[in-house]
Amino acid sequence: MPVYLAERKRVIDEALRHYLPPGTKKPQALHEAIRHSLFAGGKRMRPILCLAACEAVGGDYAPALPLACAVECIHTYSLIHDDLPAMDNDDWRRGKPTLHKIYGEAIAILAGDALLAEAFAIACRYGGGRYGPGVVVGELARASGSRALVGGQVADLEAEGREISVRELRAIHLRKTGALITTALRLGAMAGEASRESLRAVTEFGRSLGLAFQVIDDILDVTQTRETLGKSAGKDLAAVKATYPRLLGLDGARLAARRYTARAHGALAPLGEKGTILANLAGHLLSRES
Ligand code: GRG
Repeated sequence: MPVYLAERKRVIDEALRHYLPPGTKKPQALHEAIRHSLFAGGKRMRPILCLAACEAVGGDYAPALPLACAVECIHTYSLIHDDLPAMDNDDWRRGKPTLHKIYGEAIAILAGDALLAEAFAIACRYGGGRYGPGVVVGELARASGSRALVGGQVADLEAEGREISVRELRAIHLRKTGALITTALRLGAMAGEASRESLRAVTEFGRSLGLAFQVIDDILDVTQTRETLGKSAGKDLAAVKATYPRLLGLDGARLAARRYTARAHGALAPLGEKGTILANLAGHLLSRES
């Protein structure tokens, strides 16, 4: 798995360098800021899942590459904006100062805006096949918009400081974290010309994996120190945010992560042997919490 992940990350990084303007392009501060965030050490999990889904339904991953990169640009924009003082107010991400700490708030907001727009320019490089560019790019737009990523973020902000149920927390996670993960997988499967049955299987896999991913992230927030994670609290998030460990305890959250991962594995049955790579990726993500 480590060799596979490193190789896919290399392919994705090379494509991102190619698709996006160089750091020397004017306005230089903006392009430097974009590159700084994009190459700040992210795991590239969403684009790796996108390429793997393409292969899992039978194809070579190449047609999925622009879609994988578009998803990573949207993910990066969402992290930049999430770190801003108006949102989570974080000074650190991935062990480095957050973008607004280095370039100032205005450039950080605008770098996020530009990444969102560039994502769609990159996605439009997808040539189409059984699923046309309109279908694929439209799906990416919905996953990024008020019904999914942005809507989930707003629901998360609105839930701060009040008691919420596990059911409500799950609904927030499905939009805030799950939608982009599911879409990364679905776009990869579409680029691989998936049958309806395979696309349904990949979608089910994505929903459960997205939930598992968020629960594991919440567990890691508790079990690793914020310093180790490279996060600092502009405010004490643990005190205001509902998380699985807070609602279910650490053991309950671990059980939930295992259950969601098992459900994700179960969803892959229609893909047969070809689904193994997705199953291994889900297993790898779960292994992060232990
Ligand atoms: C600002 C529109 C908008 C949305 C923000 C992404 C997000 C929504 C908030 C970030 C906070 C958070 C804990 C989100 C859950 C998703 C998550 C665990 C993101 C981190 O993803 P990784 O671990 O990040 O894939 P890397 O650093 O590897 O890229």
